Amino acid sequence: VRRQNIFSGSQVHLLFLLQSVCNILGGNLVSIHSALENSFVHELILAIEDPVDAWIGLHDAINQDGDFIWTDGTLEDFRAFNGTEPDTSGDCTQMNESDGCWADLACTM
Ligand SMILES: [Ca+2]
Ligand SMILES: [Ca+2]
Repeated sequence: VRRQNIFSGSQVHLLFLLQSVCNILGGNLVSIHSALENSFVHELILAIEDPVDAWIGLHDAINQDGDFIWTDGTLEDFRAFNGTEPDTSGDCTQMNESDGCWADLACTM
């Protein structure tokens, strides 16, 4: 008898993403690995009462400029920088609340 998974692959991925969202609340930054995930995180930003640009877990401090890593150690396999980014203006990455595109900028808070 073949056992059927309760969730399809993409749903499982969404569950992991939700877990990442919880990690945001817990202090860890989300990693994003597809356009779908990027849209989902953008929706979350838009869902809050007063949307602001959001830090994501992409970081440029290690190795050469433009060579980014995710702070959760997952594979850097997707990018959604806007057209002129990254321009090595900093080592941290924000998602723009208006269009969901990313920009690198200084990590100062
Ligand atoms: Ca780097
Ligand atoms: Ca920049």
